Amino acid sequence: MCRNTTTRPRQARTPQLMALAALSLGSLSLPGHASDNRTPARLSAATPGSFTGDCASLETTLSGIPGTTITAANNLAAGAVMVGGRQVDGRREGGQPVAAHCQVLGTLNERISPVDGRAYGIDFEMRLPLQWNGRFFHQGNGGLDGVVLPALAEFGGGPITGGLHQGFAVLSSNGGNRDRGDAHFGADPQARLDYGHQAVGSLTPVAREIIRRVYGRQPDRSYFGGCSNGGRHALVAATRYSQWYDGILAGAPAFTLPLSSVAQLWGAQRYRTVATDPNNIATAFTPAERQVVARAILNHCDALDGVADGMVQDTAACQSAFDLQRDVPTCTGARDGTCLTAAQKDVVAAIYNGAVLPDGRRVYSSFPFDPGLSAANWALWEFTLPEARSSFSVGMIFSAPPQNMAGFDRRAFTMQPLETLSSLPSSTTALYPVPALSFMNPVNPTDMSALRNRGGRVLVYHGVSDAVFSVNTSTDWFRALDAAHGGTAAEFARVFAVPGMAHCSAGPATDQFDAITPLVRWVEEGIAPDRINASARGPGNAGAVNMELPAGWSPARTRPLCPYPQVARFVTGGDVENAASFVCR
Ligand SMILES: [Ca+2]
Repeated sequence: MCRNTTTRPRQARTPQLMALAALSLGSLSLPGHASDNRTPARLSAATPGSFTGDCASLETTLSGIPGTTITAANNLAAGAVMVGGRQVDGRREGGQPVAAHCQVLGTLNERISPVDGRAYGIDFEMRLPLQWNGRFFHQGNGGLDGVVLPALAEFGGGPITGGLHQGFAVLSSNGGNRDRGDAHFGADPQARLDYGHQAVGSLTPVAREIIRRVYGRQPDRSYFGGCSNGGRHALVAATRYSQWYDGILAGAPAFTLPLSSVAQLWGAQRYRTVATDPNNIATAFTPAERQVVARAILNHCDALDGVADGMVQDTAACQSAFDLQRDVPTCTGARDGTCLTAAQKDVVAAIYNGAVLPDGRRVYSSFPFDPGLSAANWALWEFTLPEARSSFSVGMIFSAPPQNMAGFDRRAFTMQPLETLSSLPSSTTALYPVPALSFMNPVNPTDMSALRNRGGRVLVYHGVSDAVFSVNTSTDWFRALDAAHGGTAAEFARVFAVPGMAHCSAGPATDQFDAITPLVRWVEEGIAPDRINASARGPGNAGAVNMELPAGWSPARTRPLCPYPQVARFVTGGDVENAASFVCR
């Protein structure tokens, strides 16, 4: 039997983790006592294969898979799809060509909902390289799913490689709904579950069968990756479908996504109290005012990593070194973009501290101060999407029963008391018997033993200035995972924070990196990633230029991303623009 009650570190008792623990107790899984001091198994490397038939024949080759209709099979020549480069007058210039592949389109479990009478199906595409690397990549998509994004398996900002480019057979799906990012599908109980995880569970055997028929064997190795909701899909797959996946790449994963959405609504309420235009809460905290705060953070935190370079690598130390109330000028007169009012400071401080119920329980998570709050993407998640999207997703997908769609008032819904909003993701009815917190979350996030014991590996990356899914949830998760696995979690799971980066990409950051190759080497060669090289995207970048880079940075600045809790620290005397001048420790 396993004992884990005596050594849990103090940090593990954050309200966020208590919420996760409570969640796991509500599931069928035993809570995380996963200690096993054996070195995790190591899987053998994939071997390449190829496909020599013509794409058009695949409609026949792939017929008769139960529940599945293949609707098209298209030949895409080398260079028909490019990675990186720039769009110029509707054409892509520069970048690297993706090799020749077949694009197969299909639908699984097509049906008419008995609840709302609309048509549902798990629509998907697979991109199957003629020269295959022997691997399967399941691409989890973001937001509310609802659309089949191209199966390219690209990550970070301005990608210059991706899974398809590297020869994976890549799968992408709509997650079981056709709402193109809207939340109407919340009316249908099955569509909720498909969005949560069942589309992944239903589609994976289909994809494996397609690969078997096309290449003559099932994939040697299988990977699941995505960012945001796609990162959530990846960690859910790691716990629910671990028998099928060897490597998990989770970008900005959403833990307790419905509660993150609730926290966004609460944040919008707070901002509204200091907005000068009640119909535009972005006026609560203007770009100039965010720059004031970013500069104050840099003044107190930039040099903690050994070099004042416009980046705060030591996020943990910064939370002690920077004090919003003390270090940001307080307006003595009218707001003029050089200061914050006392009321603004209270609002910003509360939002970084996270939504807290009157009894002191934190609904979701805190957020760390980092200079990336200057990013436009940060503002999108703080000011625009709470009312525009999260109100509807909480009301339609994460509440049981869903709100009445006719006349749904996003503003009024957003303004409800936090006690009311935070209770919705736990609600159930006879028609909606599974609460959102269950169908949306990994079964027991701190028990990855099934994946671990068969040789699986988990690589998480997360922007430190992610305004919707806090990087603190990823680092809190890692500490709890480490405690549950007897201090050995780094043997199979690592979290790479990306300082300055907003949600999945962008911000004053080195956000261009290839996380797939290090994950494959870890899974198949046993070489754990000690650092991941990342680049800024200044003028001339081969991917896409990041317009938010500070003027003083080299366009090609590189930095190592370091496995938590390590931090990239400058080695005195080195070239400030070069990752080689930094060590992870
Ligand atoms: Ca620095």
